[in-house]
Amino acid sequence: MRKLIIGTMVALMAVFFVLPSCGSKKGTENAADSVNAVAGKFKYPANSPVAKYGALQVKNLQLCGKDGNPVQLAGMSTMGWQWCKECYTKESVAAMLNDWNVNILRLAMYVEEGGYNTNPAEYRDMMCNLIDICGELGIYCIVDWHVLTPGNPKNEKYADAENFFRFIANKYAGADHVIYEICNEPNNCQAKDNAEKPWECTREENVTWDVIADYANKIIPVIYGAADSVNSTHPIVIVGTPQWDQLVDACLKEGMYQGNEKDLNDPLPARDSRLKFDNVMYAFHFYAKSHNEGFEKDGKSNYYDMYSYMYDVLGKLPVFCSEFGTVEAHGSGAPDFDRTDKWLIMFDGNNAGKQKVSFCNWSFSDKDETSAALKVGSCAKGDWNATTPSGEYVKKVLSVVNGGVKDSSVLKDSNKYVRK
Ligand code: IDC
Repeated sequence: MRKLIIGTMVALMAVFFVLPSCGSKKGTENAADSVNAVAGKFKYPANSPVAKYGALQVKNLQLCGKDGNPVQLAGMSTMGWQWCKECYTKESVAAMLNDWNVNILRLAMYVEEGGYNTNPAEYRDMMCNLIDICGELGIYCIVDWHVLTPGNPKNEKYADAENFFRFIANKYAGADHVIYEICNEPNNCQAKDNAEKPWECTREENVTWDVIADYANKIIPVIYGAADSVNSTHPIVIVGTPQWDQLVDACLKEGMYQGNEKDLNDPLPARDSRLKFDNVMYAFHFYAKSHNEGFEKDGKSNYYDMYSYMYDVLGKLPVFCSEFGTVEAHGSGAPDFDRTDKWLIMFDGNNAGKQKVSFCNWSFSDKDETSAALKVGSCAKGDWNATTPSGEYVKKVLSVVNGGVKDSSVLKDSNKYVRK
């Protein structure tokens, strides 16, 4: 736990000290001022991922296509647009589809930290523009309301959430390619923004599942109401889980909260506080170098073993991994491809629910950090294939998972996790 907390602390410190910019600050085109549904305007190209799978649904634990067959989406996440705007154009998204084999792009829109709240109208335009580009190309996209610091989705700084989702959900009601992620990574304390010392939250102060559920119960009806108004099926909604999307089954356990110094695998009393909506999925995020088989503590060798924990959780809840990194939780450090393999093989059905888990990699950007898939300066040059080591690995993974390519240098059998 301490190691996790320290890792997290480093990540949070990076927020304050490491803010290299990438990309220039160009304005956005296409003002989107209409709140009318535009779903009918999307004619997904024949053979495109969206034409193939259609409106998504959750059946039992599994994400499925319109026909009810399992679907595993795999693709990239954007970086915060405030830093890397020029990485996201029609051309770059087309390259992600054609060269990188993505079938999904997560549109990570930071709300704080220089994002949405600095200019909501401009950020809504950017969001609509990117949703439109994904629709024209026929790939899925995730509308990510990127909560991070502060970590409570109910914080007053995120007060525009309901308006934002009402606007987007009305505009894209019935659009098969749009998925919603209503809050990235809930974390930390509710009242104080004590990012430096998250473990000082008391149990009452923590951003627990109950806090998140309260928020979700307010936002999801807005999104589903918009779909109902055009007689459409409900879109997929990804809901964040406590402690940076890591206490994924907190809705099934009493007393699971950040800072309780408990091993993830310690037994806790059961409960059922799942959300009462169809097509909801629970978010899980990992950074392979930080989140893995755990560490030694009190003579126990695999304390906080996240592999065994998630192996079991995948038998209980439908999960979407909307963000993962091959590196450390602060977004940099040396990549760990073996440990990433272990997660991605688990997502290919090697888990208690035999779930195929969809995933997006952090990040398609040229920011100066090792999680970035592109080399610094690539976006300005429009060089969408100038991969970093992490980008090269992820590109190969996508060619295997989505492109049907055989490449034994990634997703190695020897890295398959075996549940003890
Ligand atoms: C990081 C970016 C980094 C940026 C920072 C700002 O990689 O360039 O300075 O955000 O807060 C997450 C978050 C994601 C983080 C990423 C890496 O969802 O926003 O991005 N990370 O720290 N969760 C775990 C890791």
